[in-house]
Amino acid sequence: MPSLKEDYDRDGFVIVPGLIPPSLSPSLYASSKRVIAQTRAGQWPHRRTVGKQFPPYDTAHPDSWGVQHLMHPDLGETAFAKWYCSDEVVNVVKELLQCEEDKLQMELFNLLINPSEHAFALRWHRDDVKESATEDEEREALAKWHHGVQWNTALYDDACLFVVPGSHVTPRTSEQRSQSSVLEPPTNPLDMPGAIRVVLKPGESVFYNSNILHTATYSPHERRATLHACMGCTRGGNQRARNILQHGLSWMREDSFAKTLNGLSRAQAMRSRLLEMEGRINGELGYSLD
Ligand SMILES: O=C(O)CCC(=O)C(=O)O
Repeated sequence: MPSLKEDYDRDGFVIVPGLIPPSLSPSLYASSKRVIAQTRAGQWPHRRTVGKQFPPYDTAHPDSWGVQHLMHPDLGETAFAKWYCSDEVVNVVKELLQCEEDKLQMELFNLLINPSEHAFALRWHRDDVKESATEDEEREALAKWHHGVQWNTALYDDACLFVVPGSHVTPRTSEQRSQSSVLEPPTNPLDMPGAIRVVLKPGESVFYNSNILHTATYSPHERRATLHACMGCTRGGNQRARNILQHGLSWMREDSFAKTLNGLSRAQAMRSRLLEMEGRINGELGYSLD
């Protein structure tokens, strides 16, 4: 039987069931409903705005496709941090990254939701490699992207994400390059050579290398509430800094955030490692994608 890690290393993604423990499930669903309602009511400013694919997100559009910063102290929803640093999640991350407990780094935790009224789609992208990268630049960037993992955990049925298996280690073919260089979302994501749709049942998670070639489509008619997070291993040094810090994590420095992690010693240690990385950065990092 191939291990999770073998599948993940080969394909760039792997689906894992059952990572929401029954003890946390009711509060995760309830917290998610509350933060979605707040975001749609315009009461939570940190959101992914329809029409804007990558950070910095703006406020130009009233509709949202994501709720940012679920662990932010102003949301007061402690279930999110409890789950983020739960054994269920962390054991998978440790295996996929081959990362020891004392090197885990806290990163992003957001919620992907269906827009209320407007269909939206992302263009094909890798999270930290620009579409204009040459083949050599792409090869070099992919070769070092081993120190973090991203995942989507579906609270409801979710078929929004499309990936090209294996593309986390392979530069784009000329056809893939031409389809991912257009700054418009694809009409049909399955026109991309090698693309597959990732279909998740409630409670299933897809762990993926965020530099896999991927896209997603969002319909206002299909409910989506999918936990979307990433975690790093400090062995990567500052490699992940731009991709992570571009989302604006200064609130993680605040005592008010530290207080919400009382009793969660693993999360506290992971937060410290993120702040150590942030402290090593001098100057502007800019954004991963334009
Ligand atoms: O909606 C998704 O599942 C993917 C989101 C995505 O591609 C991203 O955040 O870069």
